[in-house]
Amino acid sequence: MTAASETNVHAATPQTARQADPFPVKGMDAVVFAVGNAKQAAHYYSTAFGMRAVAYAGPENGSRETASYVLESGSARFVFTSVIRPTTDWGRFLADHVAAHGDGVIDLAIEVPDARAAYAYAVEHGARGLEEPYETKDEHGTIVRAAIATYGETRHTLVERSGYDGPYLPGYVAMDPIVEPPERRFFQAVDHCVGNVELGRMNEWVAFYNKVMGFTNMKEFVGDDIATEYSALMSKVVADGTLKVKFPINEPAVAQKKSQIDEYLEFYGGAGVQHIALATNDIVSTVRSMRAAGVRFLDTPDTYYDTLGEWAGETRVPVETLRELKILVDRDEDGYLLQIFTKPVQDRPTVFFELIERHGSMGFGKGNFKALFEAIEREQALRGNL
Ligand code: TYF
Ligand code: FE
Repeated sequence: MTAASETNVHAATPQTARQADPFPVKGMDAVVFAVGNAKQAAHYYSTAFGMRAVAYAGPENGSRETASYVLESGSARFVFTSVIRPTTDWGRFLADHVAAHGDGVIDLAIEVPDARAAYAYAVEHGARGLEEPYETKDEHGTIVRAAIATYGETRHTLVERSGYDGPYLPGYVAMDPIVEPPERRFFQAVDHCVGNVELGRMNEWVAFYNKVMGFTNMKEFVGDDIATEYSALMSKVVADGTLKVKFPINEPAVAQKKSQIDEYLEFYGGAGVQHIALATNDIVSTVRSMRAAGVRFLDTPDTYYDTLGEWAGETRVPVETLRELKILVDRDEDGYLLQIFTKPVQDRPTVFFELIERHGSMGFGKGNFKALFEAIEREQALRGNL
């Protein structure tokens, strides 16, 4: 599977990776969603995903055009924005985005140590600039931001926080949690963010991240062979030198069946973010809590668990618990991971989430692609899209 041209990111020591890093990043800053009703989205992610609402911007504090809610779980930060009444290009962009794509991700914001340097490097290396570097400040400090375009209508805002100690950004005020957050948070970080792009364009977008952000290719990918056999998609993963920001990119494969990626592209109206993976250190308790709160997960047939012991070996969680909750296991030379996928979280078959508990493995669950893609295809068939 591993072609000689693929860079093995494990080989670079953190030291040399940092010194040589042309585009240093601190991690994901936020996943920003444009939605039809941010007030209700904030409620759903509070009750069903156990997140804590921490900041708000809306008409009550000077934002007449949009309402935005900021929710956190550990270092994971989601922002939900909706339009109240569009009066500027930004308001019209958001309204058009929701009309065209439904609820979706508009921004995978990345925290960087120097937003001006990051923007300059990106644009020099071929990125389309959307916002030149600009400063905003309040009593909590100063934030520098800039934005570049990526696939579809998605963007990367580059956020320099340099000691800013407000609840999110200037313009936002602290808010109380919507419901009492759970005693134990459901997840503590964004593990990776996956994009779906049009047929034949995966390599272009991988090259974009290689050039524009100096990201390198991780060894895990789905090539032609697996694609046409059962997955109906091709996939490659790019990551920054420290592996804090990981972006798999999928494209549809030309297979007998309509690809799940084609279904996404058709219903989203083009390229965009497909799933956000959330890192948890107790997937069993998180899945129990989320199921109890009404979150629906993809089903896994019992036969998966009948043979699990033969190849997955011992894991922290007994097979019977994995079977009960439909949690998947994958193992590679570095260790293992436990993962599970929600069904789409809006009426369109577009954005969904993954929960992932890593024990050494830095992969993405390649061993589960067959079981997972069959589960997705069962759902596709129920929607009449296969
Ligand atoms: O991020 C990944 O690569 C894994 C596998 O439609 C995956 O989570 C890839 C495509 C897909 C669902 C999961
Ligand atoms: Fe994933």
